[in-house]
Amino acid sequence: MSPSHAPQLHFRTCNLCEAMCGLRIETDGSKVLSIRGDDEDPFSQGHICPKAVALQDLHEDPDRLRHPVRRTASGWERMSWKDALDETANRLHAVQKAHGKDAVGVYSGNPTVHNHGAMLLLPFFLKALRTRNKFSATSVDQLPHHLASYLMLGHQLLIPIPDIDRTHFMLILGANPLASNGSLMTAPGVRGRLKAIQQRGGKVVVVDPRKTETARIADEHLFIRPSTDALWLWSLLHVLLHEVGARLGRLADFTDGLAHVRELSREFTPERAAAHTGIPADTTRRIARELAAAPSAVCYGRVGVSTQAFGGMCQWLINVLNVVTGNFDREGGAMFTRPAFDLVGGPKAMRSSRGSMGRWKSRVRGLPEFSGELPVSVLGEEILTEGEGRIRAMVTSAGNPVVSTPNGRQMDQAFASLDFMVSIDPYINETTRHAHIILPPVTQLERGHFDLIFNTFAVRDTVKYSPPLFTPPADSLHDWEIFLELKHRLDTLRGEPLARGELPYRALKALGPERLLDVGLRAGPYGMRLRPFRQGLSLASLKAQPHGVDLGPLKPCLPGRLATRERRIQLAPEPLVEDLQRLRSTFPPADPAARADGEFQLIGRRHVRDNNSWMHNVPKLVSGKPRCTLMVHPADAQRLGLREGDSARVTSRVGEVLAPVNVTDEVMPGVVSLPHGYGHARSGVQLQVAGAHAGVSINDLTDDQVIDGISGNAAFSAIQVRIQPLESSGSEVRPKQPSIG
Ligand SMILES: Nc1nc2c(c(=O)[nH]1)N[C@H]1C(S)=C(S)[C@@H](COP(=O)(O)OP(=O)(O)OC[C@H]3O[C@@H](n4cnc5c(=O)[nH]c(N)nc54)[C@H](O)[C@@H]3O)O[C@H]1N2
Ligand SMILES: Nc1nc2c(c(=O)[nH]1)N[C@H]1C(S)=C(S)[C@@H](COP(=O)(O)OP(=O)(O)OC[C@H]3O[C@@H](n4cnc5c(=O)[nH]c(N)nc54)[C@H](O)[C@@H]3O)O[C@H]1N2
Ligand code: SF4
Ligand SMILES: [Mo]
Repeated sequence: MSPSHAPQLHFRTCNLCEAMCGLRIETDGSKVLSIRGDDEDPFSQGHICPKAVALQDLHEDPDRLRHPVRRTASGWERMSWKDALDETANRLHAVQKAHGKDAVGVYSGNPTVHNHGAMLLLPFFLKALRTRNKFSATSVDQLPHHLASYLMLGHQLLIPIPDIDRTHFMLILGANPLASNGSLMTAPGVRGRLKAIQQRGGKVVVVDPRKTETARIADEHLFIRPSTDALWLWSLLHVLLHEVGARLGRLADFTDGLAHVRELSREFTPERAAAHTGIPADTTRRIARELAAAPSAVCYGRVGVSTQAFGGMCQWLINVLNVVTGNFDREGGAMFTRPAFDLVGGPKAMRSSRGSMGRWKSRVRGLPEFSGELPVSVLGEEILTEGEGRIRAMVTSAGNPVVSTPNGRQMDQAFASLDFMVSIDPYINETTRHAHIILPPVTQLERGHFDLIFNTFAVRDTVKYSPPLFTPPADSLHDWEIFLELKHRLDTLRGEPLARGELPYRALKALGPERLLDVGLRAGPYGMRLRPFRQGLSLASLKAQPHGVDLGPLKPCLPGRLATRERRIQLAPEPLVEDLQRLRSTFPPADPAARADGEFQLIGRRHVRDNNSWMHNVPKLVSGKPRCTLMVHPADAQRLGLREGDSARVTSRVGEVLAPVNVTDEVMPGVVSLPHGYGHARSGVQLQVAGAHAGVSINDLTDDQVIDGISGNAAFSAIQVRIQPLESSGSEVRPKQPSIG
């Protein structure tokens, strides 16, 4: 090492959200000097958001665990890695031996998909656990997209991505990319990309119960009553299929079910939908005609239409809409990526599973698995309900289900009742405080990065490898190493020989994620295997191009990339069609009943400086006005006697919270909004900064029993709540008489 540290320059992809922004990071020895956007990144071209600089804060955070810990009566106690791994494996094994393999449950959270090492090695650990009680953040998020892709296109990861850079009309439902930076639409600098649609004479329309940051820059914003989107989408289809006429183009040769969908849409007139959605019938007709007439158009729907009672149906219908307007697999429409590490069409060993459905059911509520996982909405009851097959031990990894899944207080209670719990996580937070042992991995800056997942969901094909900035301390493990060590111990304890074709521990350890990555890149569509020597991609060739490589805009790829049996698009898959009965009974042709006074529909929201539940410990991200407020429409506020800053009690079937009120016409009358990811004031949480900005958890109100009937995904939108004003006197808080208005 040179005695005088010359500042070093690193280029890297930010892995905090889906946008994959290129970063330019200056370091001096072990210190980060600056984090900026990398102007030479071919995809993000210098764009970053305020969270990027938090990579440094996360790395330096004094609250971050640097070694494994064990919970004892007198507090957390440091453990050696060997003891921590041995004890974890022994206790998991003991529970399974005594109560069966399903007695261990496992939950993996969102940062897993931002971590290629974890992604590549987690399956080996899951296999060693041999449990059917697998859960993840998928079922509080994008499960409906997977379901629709699986049933319509044959592969859960063959997800249509809006071709935002070439479209002339973008219809956005339930997404706020100006806050989230885009989701299932990796598009760094999304504001500029939306503006560019307008600059080329196109139009952006946002459909959302809240006039969001994205709605503000759109050409048109339509308020929609929460959780009524499926009905509205049917009414658009009604107009397109009965009044305008379908235009499938070349897709007609390999698409089944158009006549069926046309027939199904007959009953859903814009007039019938209007009574429930609040969107006037003539507006619906106009939007449908504009969609059909645009040179190219795309309908895109995200979390707001996935995490609702008709999430699966919404994602189905969005695909149908893009097909029947001739915008599927076409420039400016909904397209598919061809990533360098191809999880959909790559060689078999590198490919991800197509998906599966209903191979087993959850014990208590009987909800079906999807692709090997059960919906996390059943996790609490699977732990708390007595009987054979009960979950008695849990592994959580890179997840915070107490704050991020419905009925968080029940999850608290469930985790507190476990015989054993281990969390793989750098923090002692709302979830991991229940663990008996916490295994903290290295930080984002101490590991290499490759976007396995978000290259699959990007609006352009690009590829980049980011080497680690810092060498991790000797006594530390990567997520993937923790998985591998636990797998090895479990296999050894069980004493069964490896299954045929299964790579042994030593081989996996020697390979590590980087070598697996190299194999995947070489075997992929731009890989060395297929291209002339030295021209194709490998890990080494990527390392030589630190800003990343542009692989070009998305290209039409159907029917070749379809994974359905006959390589045909299924417009009317039976399970989705059957779900229509539920829609009909939820939204009968008659006008909806009036809402009871004081009853509201709760929706969530995101802010650009939040990242789900886990970055409120970064001072610069939580500074400024408190953000965990309850948005209430002025007319509702007046009726309830609520003023800006007052405290309100929000009550749902499962719980209640007190939150400061923000009176704003951003939300529709009858709708209130709280952000998710807050609620850090639980005993034992060791997050100093977050604790001072604790807020309340919206998921103490959301309901584990309210789900999308077809996918089992949590339905966060349109939770029924009551609002009661509070008057504070000293430290005491008591209900205030509502003023009659
Ligand atoms: N009401 C409501 N609830 C929601 C949502 C909503 O819109 N409304 N959104 C949902 C969505 S889309 C999602 S994806 C989920 C997220 O749900 P989760 O994934 O359960 O929660 P996160 O808040 O992302 O928690 C991430 C955890 O990973 C840890 N962590 C961070 N980096 C690493 C790492 O590199 N390795 C390891 N091992 N751990 C790490 C953090 O400390 C934290 O404990 O929340 C969902 N919950
Ligand atoms: N800053 C920041 N960025 C993030 C995250 C974060 O927590 N913070 N989380 C990341 C994750 S894990 C994900 S999955 C993505 C999510 O990315 P997005 O899908 O863009 O997420 P949101 O910003 O929550 O936008 C959802 C929108 O749906 C609206 N909505 C709610 N209910 C309904 C409804 O019934 N119908 C309609 N039409 N709209 C409705 C809400 O008002 C909100 O504007 O963001 C990612 N990026
Ligand atoms: S938008 Fe996402 S990827 Fe880009 S800098 Fe912000 S957090 Fe990182
Ligand atoms: Mo998410």
